[in-house]
Amino acid sequence: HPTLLQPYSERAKTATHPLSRYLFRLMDLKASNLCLSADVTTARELLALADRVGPSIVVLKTHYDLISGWDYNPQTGTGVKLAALARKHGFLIFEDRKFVDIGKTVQMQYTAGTARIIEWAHITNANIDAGKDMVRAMAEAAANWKARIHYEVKTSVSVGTPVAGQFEDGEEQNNGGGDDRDSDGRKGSIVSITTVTQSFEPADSPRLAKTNEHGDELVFPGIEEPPMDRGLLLLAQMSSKGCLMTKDYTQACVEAAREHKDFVMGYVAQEALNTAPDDNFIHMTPGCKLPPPGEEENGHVEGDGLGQQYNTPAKLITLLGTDIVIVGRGIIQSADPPTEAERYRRKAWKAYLARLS
Ligand code: S5P
Repeated sequence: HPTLLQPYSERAKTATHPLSRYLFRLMDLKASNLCLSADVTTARELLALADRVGPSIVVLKTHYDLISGWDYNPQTGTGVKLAALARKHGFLIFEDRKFVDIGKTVQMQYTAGTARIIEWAHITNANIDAGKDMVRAMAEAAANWKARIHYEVKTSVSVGTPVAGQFEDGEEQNNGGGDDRDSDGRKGSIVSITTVTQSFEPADSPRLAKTNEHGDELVFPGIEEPPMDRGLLLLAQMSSKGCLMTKDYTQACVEAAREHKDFVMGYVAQEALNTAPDDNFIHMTPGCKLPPPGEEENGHVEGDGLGQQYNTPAKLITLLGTDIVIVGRGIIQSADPPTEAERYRRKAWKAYLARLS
């Protein structure tokens, strides 16, 4: 398939999803196709690890439900702190929630509840065993969230603080008396949602802060902030021994991805699944480990005794054509995670360059 031989910088131009376009550019910029699976046990360790390994990765994968001490505060909690680190180092946050339920339930799990995943995770994933309508349900939830974020931004800027010329369409703000609630009872004098852009985000919102408490710039140099779009990966194949996902199931994922190109970025899979001429989905692949430094590579590394199976970055990226390797214990359990992350980054990037040539 053409995407196997295309540089990420080229794929950045043709991917449908705005976040995929961003991610491909980020990969090119950081020379990294590494995702850290940050499966540590406490929020404190998670944040420390993200800060130390951030320079080597383009995606940080979380399982918020295995972290103790996760702070759910939507203004100051763990999600917000992760988002600030993501901005500082230039990586996207992927909550590996593997949603699987009826559409209505996943909408609520995705956007509400304790964790409010949609607020801090650029990317999440879903198992579509329950049927592909849930992908549409999640896409709808993400679109509504984005519209609401923009609405909140607009109202918080417009209420009582008229600033000339801030709206793209040149519309004047009208804060001069009158009813300042819209028909749904929300506060704010202007109700048009679509004309707002990200530049109106109030600087004092912690989720959108551009500097940390010490005044350091948090935007990774060389690239702007990611778009406010949310993305989904379909869990099309798994790394574990005896996985029950059939070829038909994987094919259903491919079809669902094509039907929701503006929300589905790609797959969690063990091999490349782009087959139609204009497919440009991104593949992220767990079950990745390197033999210890100095030992010879033969593509395969011993599993964990609990069903996990491992391949090397070279086998996954060069041979099987996936794009991003997801590494957990291979990095976390090493004596020096930042150094080990760099070793994985170099190997995985080399495997990508080998595929191109
Ligand atoms: O097929 C899969 C899909 C996923 S998302 N196999 C996996 O192992 N994962 C996740 O990747 C798993 O939940 C874990 O968070 C990570 C692999 O961790 P490691 O320590 O084995 O590298």
